Amino acid sequence: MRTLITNGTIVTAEGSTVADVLVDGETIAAIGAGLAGTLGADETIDATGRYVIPGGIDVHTHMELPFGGTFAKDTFETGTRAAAFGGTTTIVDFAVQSRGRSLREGLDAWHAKAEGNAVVDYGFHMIMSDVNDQSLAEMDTLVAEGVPDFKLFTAYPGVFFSDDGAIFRAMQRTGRNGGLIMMHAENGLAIDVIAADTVAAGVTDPIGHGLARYSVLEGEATNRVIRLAEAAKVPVYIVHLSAREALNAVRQARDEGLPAFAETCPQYLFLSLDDLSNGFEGSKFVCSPPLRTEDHQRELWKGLVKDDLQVVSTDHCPFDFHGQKELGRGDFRKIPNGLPGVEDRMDLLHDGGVVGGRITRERWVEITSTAPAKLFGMYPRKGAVAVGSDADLVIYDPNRKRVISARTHHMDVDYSCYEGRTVQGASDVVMSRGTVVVRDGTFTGRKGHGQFVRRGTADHARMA
Ligand code: DUC
Ligand code: ZN
Ligand code: ZN
Repeated sequence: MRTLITNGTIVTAEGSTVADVLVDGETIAAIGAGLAGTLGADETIDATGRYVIPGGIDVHTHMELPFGGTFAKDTFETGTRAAAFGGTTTIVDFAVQSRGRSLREGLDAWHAKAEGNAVVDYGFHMIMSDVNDQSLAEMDTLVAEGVPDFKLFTAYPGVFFSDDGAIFRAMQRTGRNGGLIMMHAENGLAIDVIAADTVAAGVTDPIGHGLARYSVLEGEATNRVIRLAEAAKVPVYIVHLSAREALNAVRQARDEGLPAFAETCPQYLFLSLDDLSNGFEGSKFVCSPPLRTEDHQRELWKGLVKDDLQVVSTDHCPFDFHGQKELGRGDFRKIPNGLPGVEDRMDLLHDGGVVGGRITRERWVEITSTAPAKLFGMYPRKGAVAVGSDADLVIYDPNRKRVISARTHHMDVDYSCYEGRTVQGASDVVMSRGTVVVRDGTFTGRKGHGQFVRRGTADHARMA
């Protein structure tokens, strides 16, 4: 199958140009002006007036994550379908090592969830909940199998938490095997004390979640893990950075030339502590780190402009309001942590970032696709519009407006954090490895089309 996309504005991290793109099978075969007259194609798509961009890459999702006695609602089928509607053609999800179990067991379980179900391509990172001699040795095997990143937590004592010694040992290991440590950096031990005090003082509503998880404790943990990485002489990647104090720690490290990297998420750019304030309705906005006061948002945008933040991913982790978030009525500590977001990331950032005048369209492509591809060992197979790259392409209308709503979204969750918000910019045609999976609001792909992406290690030292 050969598809010719004509006359679109190709937008990449490097620049924009009007040209045609020929897709042959699963990859991009040619890029240039006037290809229409010279090359035969089975289908021609006229992209005049629209962008042709590399498909979005969301390197932080949690399909079916077990959390707080329940499971994140989207499966690999529903979650990747929603991703495709939103112009995201690759996700990297977090497989989970349970305490007392091996990495292998966790990874096999995630392969089983995804294989035959995902509609776009997917990779895995590994959550390590139990650092010991065996799991440290297993890290080498996973790196060789294309799962080269490991997430550890300074939060969630008793569940995912690792102490500094465990984190340091895992870091030392990646120093030898080329992997990357990703850190959820909040001081969970202190937060649990404050949360207990908050409940004891009679604050049990969702706002208590936001009040208890101090931003300074995100800053403290972020600086601590960066310094552990410095001592271990390895790069480190901070996930879902939400707070000014944490950003300052990353800035400082990068100014010193350390290979410290970080992502933020749309919820920290567009939502705030106010959203947690509306009685139990606020549970729809409970995630960790929590939403912050609005003044943090300005700093995060600055971080994106100046490249102290390199990536925007979603931390997509949806729980229904009815039946799941409700587990925490009367005690905010029991509300499952997580928000839906995989479908709306590209459009929210186009609208608030590009249309809003904060970032260029090239930077939009960089933070949503190219930088994650580079940092997570997929470039230039993914994250590029280039000859030989996978034909993961989106024909994007930068002028079309749509209203975000749970009534029309494709994520399997009964609410939207952005209900009623109008965004400018939408994906018209979404192609995954040469196959059109979404066209004009209709799903044309198939369950099982998505393949596991075996990722390489990246040269992070040279990206600092
Ligand atoms: N934060 C969330 O909000 N959900 C899942 C795990 C996490 O760290
Ligand atoms: Zn996390
Ligand atoms: Zn997460």
